[in-house]
Amino acid sequence: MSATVSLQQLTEQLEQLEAQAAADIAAASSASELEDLRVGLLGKKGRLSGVLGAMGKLPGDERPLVGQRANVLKEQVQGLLSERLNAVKSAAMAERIARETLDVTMPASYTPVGRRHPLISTIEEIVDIFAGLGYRVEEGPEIESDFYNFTALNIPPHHPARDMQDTFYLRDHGLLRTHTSPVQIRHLENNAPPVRIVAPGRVYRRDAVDATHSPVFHQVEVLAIDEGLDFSHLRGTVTSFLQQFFGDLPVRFRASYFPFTEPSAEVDVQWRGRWLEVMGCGMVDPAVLEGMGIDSERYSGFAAGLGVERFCMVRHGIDDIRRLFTSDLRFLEQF
Ligand code: 2NL
Repeated sequence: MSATVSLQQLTEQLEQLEAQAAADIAAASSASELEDLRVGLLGKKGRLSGVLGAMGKLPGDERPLVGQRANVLKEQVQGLLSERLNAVKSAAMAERIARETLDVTMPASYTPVGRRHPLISTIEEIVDIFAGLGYRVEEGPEIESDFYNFTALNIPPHHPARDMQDTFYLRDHGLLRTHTSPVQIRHLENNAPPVRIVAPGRVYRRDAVDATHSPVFHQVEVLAIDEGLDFSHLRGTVTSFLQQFFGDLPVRFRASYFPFTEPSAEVDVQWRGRWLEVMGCGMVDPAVLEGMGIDSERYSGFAAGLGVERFCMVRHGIDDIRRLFTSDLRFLEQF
């Protein structure tokens, strides 16, 4: 039959169990190891259950001694397990915190952000307004011939605008365009009316540099050719454009003269209480239309030219045109 057990044997087993459990728990380094130990020690088929099973073979008066001892042991082991579990968890957390530490004192990476030059954004703004009025954008070369820059625009051979003082002539032939009108002449060579275009771009004149003059500057020219266009269309278009750009300001037209328009006008806006001259315009001279093979009895047109630097300076309160060409980032970063 079954072997007999003595009180002493079971007591020794419990002592061994206690010593072994304490050592194993102290050596455990993870929650899952501790869970395995708990099951092995205190679970249904664990070592403590084994001892308690054997207890039934003791004489009745000895059983409570073992039972009490076992209960104390069980509580001790549970205490050790939960203490060790806490230690293991906080060690894991400390290790994770150390690993995931973010050094908020590290310098941020420098990612400079570029921006549009104020002249470019002014051109875009002007062009966008005309796009809204149904105009298309045309561009062309900065090196031009005498024909496209002058002759086709009804500027006769001895007109002062052709003077060496105004135009940069290139060594052999050609010149730097003095306005973007040649872009429009080129467009008329290849396109029959109706025409509605804007020509933005860089232009050149032999001017001495000062606060309001630069030998390189930018223009936007506007051209509309259709049947039945008259000065009221010019006036309405220019006024609408200026009020979209500057806000709802007073606009006035003054009679003027350009070789390529008749009649011609200069346009002023009342800006902060003062009249500022902002652009020139007029009805395209019939001689210009005829020169392009357009029947001036059937078609008429209007044109306008504006200086981008002027618009940009008025808009941003810039007092010296040279600021727009010296590429000083401390200045440019304001826009
Ligand atoms: C100004 C004046 C103007 C034009 C430009 C033009 C173009 C063609 C035909 C006729 Cl193709 N005219 N352009 C007309 C009137 C004035 O510019 O003071 N610009 C800064």
